[in-house]
Amino acid sequence: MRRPATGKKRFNIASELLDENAALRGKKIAIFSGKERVTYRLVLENVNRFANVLKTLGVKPMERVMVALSDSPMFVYAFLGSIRHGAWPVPVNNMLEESDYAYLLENSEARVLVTEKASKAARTRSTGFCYKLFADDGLGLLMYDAAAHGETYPSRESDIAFWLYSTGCTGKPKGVPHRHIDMIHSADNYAKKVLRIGESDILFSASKLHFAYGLGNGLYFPFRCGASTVLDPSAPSPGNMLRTVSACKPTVFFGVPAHYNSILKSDNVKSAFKSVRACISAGEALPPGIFYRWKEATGLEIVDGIGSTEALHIFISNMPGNVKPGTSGRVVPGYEAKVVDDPGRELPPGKTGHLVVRGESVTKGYWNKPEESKEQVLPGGWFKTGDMYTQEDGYFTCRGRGDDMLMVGNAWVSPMEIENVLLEHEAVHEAAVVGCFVDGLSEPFGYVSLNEDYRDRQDEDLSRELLQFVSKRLPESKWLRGVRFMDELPKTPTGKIQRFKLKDEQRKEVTLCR
Ligand code: 3UK
Repeated sequence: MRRPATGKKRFNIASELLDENAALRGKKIAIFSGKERVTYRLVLENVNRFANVLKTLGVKPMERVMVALSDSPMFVYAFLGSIRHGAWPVPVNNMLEESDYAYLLENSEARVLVTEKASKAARTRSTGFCYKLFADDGLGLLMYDAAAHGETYPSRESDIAFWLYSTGCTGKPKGVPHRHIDMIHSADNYAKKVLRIGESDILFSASKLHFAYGLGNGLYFPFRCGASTVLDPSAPSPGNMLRTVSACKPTVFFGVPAHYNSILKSDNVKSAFKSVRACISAGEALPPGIFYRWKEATGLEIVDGIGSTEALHIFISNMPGNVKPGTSGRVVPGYEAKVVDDPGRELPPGKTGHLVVRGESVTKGYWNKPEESKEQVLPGGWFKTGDMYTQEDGYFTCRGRGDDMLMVGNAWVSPMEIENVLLEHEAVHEAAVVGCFVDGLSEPFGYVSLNEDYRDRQDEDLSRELLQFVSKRLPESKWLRGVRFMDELPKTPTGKIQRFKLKDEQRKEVTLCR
């Protein structure tokens, strides 16, 4: 049993992640980034320098430091340096639009923005008073002048340490505060007990540090385990990912299903991945087809697990060496999860319902949003994920987001079940299924992008073939009403298919084929 946090002892997660590493393995390379190699000692010094820059600027504890940077050593200095100073870093995507930054800066009342000079974030005018620090112009000099040592802010385990913004498909992003101890909880339970990450590992995450998934994979997992991280500022195109894997030889690779699917279209994947011992997928359910094709191409299994910004990281996962394809796996040690009905009663095995989760790293509520907090963080600390799941023999299977499920006749139909069948067809690269309304009744409708060899076959014949392909494999309630070809399916920056956009598209459809 964990001892409850006393809340008395001083605890600063930046010191926790760095001081011991610098003392025990100061000369070890902590960060590989392009041609740059940064030792643990240098990371500690630069984190202190960043903290001292904040001190010089008069930034106070709990003030927000927005970090809109690509994956780079400076991201680490800004994130951990803010925490060391007692300020709250707020990592956000560095590829957003000015209007997004205007909202985020105002919502967080950020006192400091760390970004690059030519970024859209840099151009954004904030209503509040906000220093702008440019990683590529000026910040380096400020840090050069700052001392490489300094005091650590005397926080406690349960104090807030940083925020993330929930990426929510619709509506405005919400600030998700996390505490100093939350990172320890995720790292010790998931990274150590499930993935068995140790000192000799080199971690590379194709998902970026501003995403809750990437932040663990690329920053506090390796630092908590005394391992190394590969930070790649470039976009996760198949070429860039393969180049980085070949050059830096990571032992653990993290991505979302779309990363694996895109790499699978390249050559020489097996030889590029020969240093890798574990491949992890999250962000969306991993279609079994991708699991099997990856295994065939590389000999490696992909370990799927579900996490969320609110829970900080993965709380249900398969185990390396014991993967059940098509499921999210079992509850990670240190967490509890169950499937409940609308009023919140636990459902028996095999029944589909709402997935709720509880555990130390789950946020206590959104920043300044009491209504939404009450809706999603239930009494007893259970967080309502918004996902529909079934549980059997301790294995949890995703059926789709609550608002993506289709009511056909009187029964719920999982869009994913139909998507997974479409993905088995050799022409299909990506697939998403949404409901379409015909005479007031909902029926499944498919959107697909095609593999390169089939791009010039976007015709009636192929759509009829795909409808038949589904009809032969699934009961009638799951047959597709029609299918539409797209060059690419709409996705969030974190790699989730935006089904709500397809639903809007669907409402515009006039002619339905069958
Ligand atoms: C969906 C999955 C099925 C699911 C994340 C830390 O994705 C992460 O955080 P977000 O807040 O989104 C959470 C939502 O994404 N999802 C994530 N993983 C899976 N659905 N199978 C999965 N394996 O709807 C969840 O509610 O952006 C954050 C660490 C890992 C993460 N995936």
